[in-house]
Amino acid sequence: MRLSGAEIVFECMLREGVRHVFGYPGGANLPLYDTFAKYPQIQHILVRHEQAAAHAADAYARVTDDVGVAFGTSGPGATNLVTGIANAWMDSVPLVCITGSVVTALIGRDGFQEADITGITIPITKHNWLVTKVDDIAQAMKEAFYIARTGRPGPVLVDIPRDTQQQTAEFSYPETVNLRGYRLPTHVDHSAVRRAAQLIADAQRPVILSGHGVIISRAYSELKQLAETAQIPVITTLLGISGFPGTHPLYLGMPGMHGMYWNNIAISESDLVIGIGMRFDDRVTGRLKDFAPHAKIIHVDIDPAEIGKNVRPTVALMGDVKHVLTDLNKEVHPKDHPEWKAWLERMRQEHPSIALPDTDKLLPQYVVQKIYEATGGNAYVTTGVGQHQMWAAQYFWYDRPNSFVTSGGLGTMGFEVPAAMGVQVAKPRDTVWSICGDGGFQMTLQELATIVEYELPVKFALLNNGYLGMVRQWQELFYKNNLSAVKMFSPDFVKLAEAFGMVGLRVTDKTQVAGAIDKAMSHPGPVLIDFVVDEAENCYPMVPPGAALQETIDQPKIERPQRGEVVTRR
Ligand SMILES: Cc1ncc(C[n+]2csc(CCOP(=O)(O)OP(=O)(O)O)c2C)c(N)n1
Ligand SMILES: [Mg+2]
Repeated sequence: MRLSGAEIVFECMLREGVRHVFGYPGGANLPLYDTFAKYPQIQHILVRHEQAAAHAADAYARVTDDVGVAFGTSGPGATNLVTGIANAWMDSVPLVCITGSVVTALIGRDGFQEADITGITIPITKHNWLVTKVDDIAQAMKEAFYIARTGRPGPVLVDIPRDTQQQTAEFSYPETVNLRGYRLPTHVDHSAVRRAAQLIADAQRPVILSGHGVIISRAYSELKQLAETAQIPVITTLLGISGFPGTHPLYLGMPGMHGMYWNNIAISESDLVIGIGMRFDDRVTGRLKDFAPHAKIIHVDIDPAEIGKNVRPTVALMGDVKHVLTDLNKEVHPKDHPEWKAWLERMRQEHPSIALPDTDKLLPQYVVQKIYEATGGNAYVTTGVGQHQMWAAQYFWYDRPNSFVTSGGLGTMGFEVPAAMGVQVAKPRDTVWSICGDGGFQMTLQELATIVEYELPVKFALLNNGYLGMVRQWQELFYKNNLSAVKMFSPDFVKLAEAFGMVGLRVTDKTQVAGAIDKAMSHPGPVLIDFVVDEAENCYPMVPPGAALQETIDQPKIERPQRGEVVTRR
């Protein structure tokens, strides 16, 4: 079969099961766009900015078993993808970005719209290719999808000059890939599994720290079996949320910088921390040298580079979480830790870290609670980055596996809108709530046009505090309340929604919250609710940056002047 380079790209995508491409055209990828009409099996979603294409494809990949695909043209199209690629890199999301490059004769000559995108993305891709021969496209595509989805997943980028997309070649899709130096774990070390099982049998105060790896490997039932068999309380990292049922009696919530006080103290008192598919990120561990001072550590991870990077494990179990836990579960015997569990329960009672004050004010956390109540947890939630992200993690109970989609590692403001778009494309019949910050929303709100055009019924809850809230919180606490560049003017969000052709609602009073949420849910199309929340609210508990988990601020008494008055929190 003799095909153009562009057609070869599409034949490869078909064979890889691609059904949606998020992208944006330009001079250097026009042959690819010229080919869409021949492949109606693949739907193109025309975003309004390439960053959104990468974020949407990233979120799409998170909630499906598919790889996300994003297209961009050369130069600015490609560089606009960079934040999205870095986001997928930090959160281990399989993403294939396909960029058009300037024609081969112009490469390296600073031709119009040339950017060395393979050079630029080396540190944030698992691998990338500049394919200058049409005969090499199929091989590169096969490898790209293989590398993106196998092992620890991640983004890759294939850059194809425009003339290479137009040349023709005989097409056959490689059956296998053979990549020197790219090795995947093939088996789990059984002696390590037995040692880990022994540590679990010996432990008096164990905790599981469950991360994104549990979700990526879809190891929900294996994790549940381990936790229930040995009665081990489960703490999930931010990205681990929804890997274990949020209302399970063994579930303790999130640890770390804005984690529950009881969790941070539990980790500090624990004698065995079982880190599963997580990487002991600084937002989880606090000051490393004081992390879990009394605990032995079992670390399960597929990426050898993670073992011992931050925390030296007593036993390392390398491999896919699902395989490792399947093997481990065979060796773990029923056990209970009634005293430990009772102690944890007492901590929870004595430090109800997320109890809301009884107030008539419209608190942002209250909005999240009400969305949880209205959906019964049966929804996907995406967020941006900041206080609203932490409240979305703290006040919503994610029973549904893999239903919380957030930017963890990179902490990318602006993720909330395109991520919701990607999830809704992947899950057209499910409810998708995008919990937004007023700052982050304004970074990618142009995608409301895409959302309306493709009739995606996303519900937006804008927690509008008039501030870059999380940064203001840091300035209040760590920069002597010197508020600098954090108060933010915003447009009339209701009018804005209407300008895009969607329903806009405004809520300024606590009593209106539930009604507005119901109205949004019963409307068949996209809705934006501008929740004008209490602008002074801060996010607690909090471990100050650089502090240890033991130093969690649980019940703050913070005073800060505002509009001439003194506001006392809690
Ligand atoms: C792209 C990007 N720029 C800057 C930051 C730093 N940052 C982290 S949280 C935050 C404030 C976010 O404000 P908003 O979206 O309104 O959320 P809020 O904290 O008020 O809920 C900022 C500026 C970031 N995370 N991402
Ligand atoms: Mg804000």
